Amino acid sequence: MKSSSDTQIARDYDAARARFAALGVDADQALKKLARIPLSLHCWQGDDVQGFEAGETGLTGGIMATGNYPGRARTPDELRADLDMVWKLLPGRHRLALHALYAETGGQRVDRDALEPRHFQGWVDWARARKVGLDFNGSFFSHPKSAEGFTLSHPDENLRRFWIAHGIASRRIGAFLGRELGSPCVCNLWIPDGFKDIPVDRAAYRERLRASLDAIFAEKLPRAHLLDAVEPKLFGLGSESCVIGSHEFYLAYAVQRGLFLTLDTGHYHPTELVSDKISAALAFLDGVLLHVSRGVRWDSDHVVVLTEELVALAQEIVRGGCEGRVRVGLDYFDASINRVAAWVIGARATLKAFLVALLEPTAALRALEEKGDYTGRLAMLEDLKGLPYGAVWEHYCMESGTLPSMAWLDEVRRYETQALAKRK
Ligand code: RNT
Ligand code: ZN
Repeated sequence: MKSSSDTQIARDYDAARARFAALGVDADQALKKLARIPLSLHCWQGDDVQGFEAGETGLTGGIMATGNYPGRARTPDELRADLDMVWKLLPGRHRLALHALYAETGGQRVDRDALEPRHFQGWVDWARARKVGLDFNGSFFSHPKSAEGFTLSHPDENLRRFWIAHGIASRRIGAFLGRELGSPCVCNLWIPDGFKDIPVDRAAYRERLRASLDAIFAEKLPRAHLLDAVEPKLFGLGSESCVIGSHEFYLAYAVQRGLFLTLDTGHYHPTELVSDKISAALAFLDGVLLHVSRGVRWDSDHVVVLTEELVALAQEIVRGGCEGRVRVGLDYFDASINRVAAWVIGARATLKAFLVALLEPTAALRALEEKGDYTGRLAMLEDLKGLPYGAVWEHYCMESGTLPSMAWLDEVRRYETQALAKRK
C-alpha cells in the first residue's frame, strides 16, 4: 500500500517531469542514465583510514582524519556490515575501492611487499555476492618504512625496492580483483613523498620516482582486468614545500605510459577547479579517476556535499559524453560524525550532481554558445538552477527501492543504536 508521502512524491515527480519536458529534457531517460553511473565508494571512510594490519602505526603520510565519533569499524566484518548499510541507502549500482591496508591475513604479519591476491578473498566474496566491482589502491603510508616521508623516491635503494615490490604486488592484486569480478579494477597509486621545507635537488627525487614507477609498471597485465592510475597532489601536511609526485609530473607520466590520471578535488590550489581539467586530460589520456573530496581551506577531506563545483564536475562528464572514461571515486574521511551517514551524504550528493547534469538541456545551451549568444547562455544557466531536481531525486530513490531524503537517516540512527554504539 502506498503511504501518503509516496503519493506526494509521485505527484511531485509528475509535475517536475512536465517542467523538464517543456525544456526538451526527458526525466525518465535521465534516470535510466543515472542508474548506469557507478560511484567507486572508498572503504576507508568507515575506519578513519586505519586498515587491519597487525602492529599498525597510525595514519601517516600527511593526511589526517579528525574527530572521535563512536562506532569506528575495527574488523573487516564490521566494515562490511557498515558498507551493507551504505549500499542499502544508495540508489544505483556501485563499486568499492579498497586500500592494501585492508588485507585479511588471518592474524599473520604479512608485510606490504608480500601481499597476495588471496589476502583479498574475503572482499571478493563480499563483492561477488552483491554484484559489486572492486577498485584498489596501494598503501604507501602508515608504515615504518615510510616514516621519513619518502617511499618510491627515497635516496635509500633498499627502501625504494621495498615500495616497488609493494607497487608490483598491488597491481597483481588489482588484476586479480578485476578478473574475479569480471570488471576492470582501477588500481591507483598515490605516495606521500615530499619536503616540508625548501629542497635543493628536486630533480634527483623526481628522477628516482620515475625509475621506480617504470619498475612497477613494467609488468604487462590485461587491461580487461586492470587500469593503472597515478595520483598527483600539490602539498600535504609535512610536505608543504615540494611534493615529488606533482601534477605536471604525473600528467606527463600518464600521457607517456598510457595510464589513467587521478584527479583529487582536494589536491589543487583552493581556487583551481578540477572540473576544468577533465576535458584537458581526456584529450590525451584514455581515462581519468576522480577522487571526489571536499577541501576546506586545505586538503582536509571533509564529507562531500552538493557544491557548485561538484555539479560542474558532473556536467563536464555528462556534457562530454565521457561517462565511460571517467571513474568517479570518493575520497574523504571524517571521524567527527556518524561514519555511515558520512558515506551516504557524500555518495548521495555526488549522485544528485549527476542528476542535475543529466537533466540539463545541453543542446539548447550549446546552440546559444555556438551562436555567440553568451547573454542567453548565462541567463539560461541561472534559470535552470530553479528547476525541481529534488522531486526527480525523491522519485528515483523510491523507484530504486531505497529511502528518500531524511528517511534514510532514521535507518542510520537505528543502526547506530543497534550496532555502532556497541563498539567500545
Ligand atoms: C592523499 C590521497 C589519497 C588518500 C587515500 C587514502 O592525499 O588523496 O588518495 O587520500 O588513498
Ligand atoms: Zn585522493
